[in-house]
Amino acid sequence: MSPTYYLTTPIYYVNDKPHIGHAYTTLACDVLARFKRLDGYNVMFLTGTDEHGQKVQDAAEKAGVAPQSFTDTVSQNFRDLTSAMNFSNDQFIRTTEPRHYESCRHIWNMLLEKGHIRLDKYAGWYSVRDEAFFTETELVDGKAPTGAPVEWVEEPSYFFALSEWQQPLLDYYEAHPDFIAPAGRLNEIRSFVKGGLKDLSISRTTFDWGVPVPNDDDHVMYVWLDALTNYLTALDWQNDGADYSTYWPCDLHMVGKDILRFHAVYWPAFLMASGLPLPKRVFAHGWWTNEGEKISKSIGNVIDPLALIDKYGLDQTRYFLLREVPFGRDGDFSETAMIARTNSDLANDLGNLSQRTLSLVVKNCDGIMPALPADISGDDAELLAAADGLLEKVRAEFDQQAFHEGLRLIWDVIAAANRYIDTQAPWALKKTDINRMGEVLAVIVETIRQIAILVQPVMPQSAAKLLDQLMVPDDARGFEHIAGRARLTSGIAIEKPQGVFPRYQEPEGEGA
Ligand code: ME8
Repeated sequence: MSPTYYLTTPIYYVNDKPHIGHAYTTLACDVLARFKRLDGYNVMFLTGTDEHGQKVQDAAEKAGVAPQSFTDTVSQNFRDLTSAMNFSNDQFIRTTEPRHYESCRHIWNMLLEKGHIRLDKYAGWYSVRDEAFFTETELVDGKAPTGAPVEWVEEPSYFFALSEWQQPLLDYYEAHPDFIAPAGRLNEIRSFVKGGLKDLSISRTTFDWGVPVPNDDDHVMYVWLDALTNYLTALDWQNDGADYSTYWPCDLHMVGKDILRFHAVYWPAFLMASGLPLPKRVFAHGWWTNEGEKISKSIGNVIDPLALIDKYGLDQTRYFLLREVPFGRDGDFSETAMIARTNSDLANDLGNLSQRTLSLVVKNCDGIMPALPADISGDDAELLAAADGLLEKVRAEFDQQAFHEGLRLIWDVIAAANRYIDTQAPWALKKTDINRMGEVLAVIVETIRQIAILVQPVMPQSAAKLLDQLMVPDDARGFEHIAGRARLTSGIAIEKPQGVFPRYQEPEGEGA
């Protein structure tokens, strides 16, 4: 039986259109999901939309539409983004689905039966933008720490006994040092929990766009209890579904740093209290800014992923987002950096290497794939060993969500292949040693074959084009066909190659 891998994105609020930040989180998961599938895993990759709560209700009111039809429209925008970005999610969950209501009621009843919920009264601050409660002492200049406005709320509320989970949570972090990543974030969470946990309000009465609390229709569940439970709903946990036993506990919850606390404190506490196993890892990535500025609707500098795809290409955008910024850190989007990656890493380093090599095979070998030397030694051995060694190294980086490092390692080998072609100068060998020319070309093609297989998760369409040009059959594109476990097939005919990575040219008049 194949090993399993369950990974999730946050479910996004449907108060607004998707932007680059949402695309980024799901992209990282998509790359990992594709990587794991190619590496022989049975993957469940979940994304979706978070459709309840005051923020969404307010947005619907502002648009003058009933919440359900408002969420139908906005949720569809997120679904459209998954196809535009070529995401391979296995499910797209919406919290307004009946199965999710059932699941929320189920977790509520479990918590209630086990004595972790009591009815009381909440009096304190609430930030609608963060959908979070704050104490007086947490406020900064009368606002939430995120800068969001807060309002005073006083209402009857059910509480979850979060305070009881302080020590169990600290013990869990201690016993599972990989649970929260990157390491700096673990420290933040640990000191937050050490600072003391107060019981958490988990229901609201002043609006009604949410899952009704079982046996108390005056209350709807707090949107975060509702939202986090989606990770179980998708596995049909509420019905003891087969997917639950196959995929839970979750291997990775990928989130932005803004919502780590909900995933690394509240969620594990809810699960422990319900007697359910905890996810293996929560990774909080950094925040994108635009040309140095915070991305915000009021500044008007929101980056639309569809516009990037239009301008630079889909795979170029996917590559840039994961290569440019060390995953986990904050990153800045700039057109200059985007163009540099497109033209230098893709068009020059990988695109030209492949185009030049295959053109030589077509021109100088009558389009018949040459064979590797019978005895591989010297520079040939060095380059092939570097290519063969990549999978293990890239896997280790991707398992730590260090996508930028994995890509850097691949581009190191591309650079080595470019040096090799320049040193070996196969074009000059045509007249002096045609046999050696074939061997040199075969060594490069074999390197490109391995690289094209390895970059499939990041650039699925472009990698497929490269592999088509190399005549690699569909069933020979998994990771079991690299790392020295298989070699390129010689003697087959290839066609005149078409460039896979076009250079980005600034439109006339706009300057570079
Ligand atoms: O928080 N840079 O939904 P949300 C990087 N519904 N990532 C960004 C970003 C930026 N500038 N802006 C947004 C919610 N993101 C809840 C989640 S989960 C059970 C419920 C990404 O629509 C990042 O992943 O506000 C962040 O955590 C998420 O969008 C917040 O999405």
